[in-house]
Amino acid sequence: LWTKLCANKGSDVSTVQQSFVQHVQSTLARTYFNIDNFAGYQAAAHSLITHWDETQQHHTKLDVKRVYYLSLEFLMGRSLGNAVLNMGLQGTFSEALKQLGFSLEDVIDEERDAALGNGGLGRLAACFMDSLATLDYPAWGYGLRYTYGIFQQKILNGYQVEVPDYWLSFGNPWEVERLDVSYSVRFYGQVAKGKDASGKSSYSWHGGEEVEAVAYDVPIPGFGTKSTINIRLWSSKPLRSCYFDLHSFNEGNYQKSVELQQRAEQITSVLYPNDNTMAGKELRLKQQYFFVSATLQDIIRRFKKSKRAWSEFPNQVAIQLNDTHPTLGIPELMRILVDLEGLEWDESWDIVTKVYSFTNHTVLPEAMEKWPVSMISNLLPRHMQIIYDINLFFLQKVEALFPGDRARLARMSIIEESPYQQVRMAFLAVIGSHTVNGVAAIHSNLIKSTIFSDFVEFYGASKFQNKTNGITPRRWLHQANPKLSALISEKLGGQGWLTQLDKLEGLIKFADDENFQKAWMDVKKQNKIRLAELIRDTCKVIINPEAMYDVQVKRIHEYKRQFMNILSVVHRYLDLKRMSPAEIKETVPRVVIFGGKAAPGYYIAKMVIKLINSVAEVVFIPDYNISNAEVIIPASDISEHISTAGTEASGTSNMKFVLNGGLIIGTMDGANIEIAEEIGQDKMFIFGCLAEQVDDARHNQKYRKTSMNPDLEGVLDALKAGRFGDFENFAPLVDTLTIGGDYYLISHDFASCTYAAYRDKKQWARNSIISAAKMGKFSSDRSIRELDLPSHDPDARQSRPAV
Ligand code: 26M
Repeated sequence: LWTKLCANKGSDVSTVQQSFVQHVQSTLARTYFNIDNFAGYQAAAHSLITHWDETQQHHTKLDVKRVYYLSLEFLMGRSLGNAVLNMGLQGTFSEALKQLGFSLEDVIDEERDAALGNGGLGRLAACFMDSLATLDYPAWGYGLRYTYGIFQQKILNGYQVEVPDYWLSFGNPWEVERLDVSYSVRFYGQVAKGKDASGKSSYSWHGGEEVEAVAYDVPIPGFGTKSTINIRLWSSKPLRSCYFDLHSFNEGNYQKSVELQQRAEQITSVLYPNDNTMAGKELRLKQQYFFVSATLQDIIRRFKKSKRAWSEFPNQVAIQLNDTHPTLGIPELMRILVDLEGLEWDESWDIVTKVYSFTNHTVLPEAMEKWPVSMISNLLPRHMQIIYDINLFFLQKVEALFPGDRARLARMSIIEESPYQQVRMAFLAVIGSHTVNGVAAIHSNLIKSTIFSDFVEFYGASKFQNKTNGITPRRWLHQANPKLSALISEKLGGQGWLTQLDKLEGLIKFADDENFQKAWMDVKKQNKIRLAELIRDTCKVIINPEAMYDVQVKRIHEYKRQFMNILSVVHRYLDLKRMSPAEIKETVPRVVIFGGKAAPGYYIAKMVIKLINSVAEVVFIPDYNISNAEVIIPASDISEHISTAGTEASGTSNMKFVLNGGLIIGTMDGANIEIAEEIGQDKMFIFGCLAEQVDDARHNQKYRKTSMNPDLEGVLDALKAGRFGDFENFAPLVDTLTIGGDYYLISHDFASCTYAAYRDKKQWARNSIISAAKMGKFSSDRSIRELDLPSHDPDARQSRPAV
C-alpha cells in the first residue's frame, strides 16, 4: 500500500479504499454492507500495517549495530490516529473513509488503549519508540504482552473501584504473532557443578519448570520516514512438550492436568499496577526473568547470524535498561557467556559492561527494587551464585581502592544484610553498566549525591550522566491538538517544527500580535469545549468553558501532593464564603479538574480520591489514560506539578501542558526547573521550598518546631466538622500531616501554593505563546540523540519519499 501510495499519489484515495474493502472481505470475513465503525477501525488498521516490515531487512543488509530498549512497560495508547499522521496519510484516509460512509474520527474512537504501563516510565518508553523510529535508529523495543493492562478505574460513591483491563478481547490488529519466534525459559531447579574438558569448573542449571516465550511484534511507524521499528512483546505459553500432565489426565484429574498450563500463562497475565512502589511478589520476579531470558536469547540469535566472535558483541549490541526492572539481564548474560558459551569470567564481564546502560527514574526509597536472596536462590539458583560472584569481585576492587573501610563495603554491597539478605537491584544495575543516567538535571545530581554517591567516588563522575526526559511532539501536539498544530504550521510555513522542535521559537515574534493571540486563545477555547463535552459524558457535570481550567492529572501519590491541592481548593472555597458579593465579582471563576489512578493497595492514595470526590464543584475524571489525556492536556489553562522538591525525578506531563499553551503551577522539582530555565521563571507560578531546604524543613515539621500553617488549620477544622462528609473517611489521611510528621511538607508549602491569576488575558496569551515557543528542548528526539545510542543509519532517509 505504502509503495503504491508513494509511487502514484494520484490514486491514493482509491488505493486506500481497495485495501480497506479487501480487508473487510478477507481479513474480517464480512460483507461490506453490514460493517460497523469497529470493523471499519479493524480494516483501516490492517490496511496500514501491510508492508511495514522492510526496515528490518534494510538494517540487516547494512549490518548495523542495534540498540535495544528493554522495558517492562510501554504505555502506547491508541495507534490508528498516530499511524495515519506519522505516515502523512491524514487527508487520504479521511477522504477515503468519508466516501465509504465513515468518519475517520469515529473509526479512531473505536480503538481501545494499549495500556501496558503505569505512568511516566511506561509513557516515556512509548515516546522514545516514536523518536527512535522517526530518527531512523536501528532500534528494537522489548517488553511483555500482558493479557491485562493497567486496570480501568471506576468511581463508585466517591471511591476508586478497579476493573480488569482485558484489552485483547476483540483482538489486536497492530500485533503480528510470530509463532516461529519462541524460546523456552527455566525457573527453579538445581545447579550442578562439573568440570569441562580442560579441567576448569563448570556449572549447569537444570530441572525445575520450563515455559515458552512467544513473540508478538508491534510495528512503530516513524514520522515523515518510511522506516518502522518494532516492539517485540513476549507472551508466556506452556512448553509445547508438556501441554498436558498426561499422568493426571489419565487418572481422570482434568483439573490438575491443566494446572501447569495455567501456571505458564499466568506469567504474562497481568501488569503490576504499582507506580513508584515495589511489589515484592514472586510472580513479578518471574515476569522480570521471563522477559530478560527471552529477550537475550533473541538478541543473541540475531547476533549469531552474522558469525562474529563474541568480542564483537558490544560493537553490534547496545542495551538500555528502563529502570532496574530488567536488571536480571546482567547476570543472565553472564550465565550465557560463562556457562553456555564457555567464555572466561573476565572476558564475559568486559562484554556485559560494554553492552548495558541503565536509566534510573526515582530516588524514593519505597520504589527501590530489592529482592530477598532466599527468593532469588529458589527461583534462579544459578543467577544468585553469579550475583554473589559479581559482588565479590566488585567489593575486592573497592577494598583495593579504600583498604580497610568496612563500612563502605557494607554500604556498597549488592547484598543488603539486614533485616534479612536482599539483592539491591539498583547497585547491580550500576555495577553491570558502563553508563548510568538520571532523567532531569536535578534528579541526575541528586542520585550522584545520595543513593549512588559511593559509586561516584569509586568510578568517577563521568559514568553518571543526565539525559533530561522529553515527549514526542507528534502525539502530544500534532495528534492531540490538531487545531494548534495547524495554526503553528501556518505561522511557521510548514511542518518542519514537528521534527525540529526548536523551530517553534519562530512563534515568539508573533507573541504580541493581537490577531495571533486571538487565534491562539480561540484554539484553547475550542479545546476547552471538547473537554467540557468529555466531562459532561463521563461525569455528568456541566462546566463553563469561560472559566479557568485548573488541572492535576497523574498517578495519585503522596509525593505528588494531590492532597495539598484539594486542601487549597477548600481553603479558597472557605474564603469565597466569607467574601462580599463585590469581592466575589473580582475573583476568577475556576474549574478544578483531577484525574489519576491509585495503586490498588495504596490506602492513603485511595483516601485522597474519596476526599476529592467529596468536595463538591470539583471534577474528578475517572480512568485517566492516554486517550483522555489527549483531550485533557490541550484544554488546560493551568496545571499543577507540585511535588515536594527532590521527589519527582522529572515529570513529563509538565512538558505536554506547556507545549499545548498551558501555564503551570509548580515546585522547583524535576524538569519544572529546566522548563523555568527555558521559558523564564516569570512565566510559571513557582512556589514551595527548594530541594536543599527539605531536610531541615522535615526535621522542624517532625519535631513540631514549626506550627501548622493557620490557613491549613482552618481547612482541617472544616473537614473535622464534617463539612465534606463523615470525617472518619479521612482521619488517617489528616493524620499524615500531624502524627505522621508531614513528610511531604504540605503545611510548609501551603501558604505559597494558592492563587494563580487569570485577569490580564492579553498577558496570559503572550505568556502562553512564548512558553510553548521555547519548549524545543523537551522533544524526545533531543533525549534520544543525547542518549548516544549506536549511530543511526545515514542512508535510511534517502530512499524515502517526502511526506
Ligand atoms: C516496581 C516493582 C514492582 C512493580 C512495579 C514497579 C514499578 C513500576 C513502575 C516501579 C516504578 C514504576 O514507575 C516509576 C515511574 O513511572 N517513574 C517516573 O518516571 C518518569 C519518566 O522518567 C519520570 O518523569 C517521573 O518523575 C517518575 O516518577
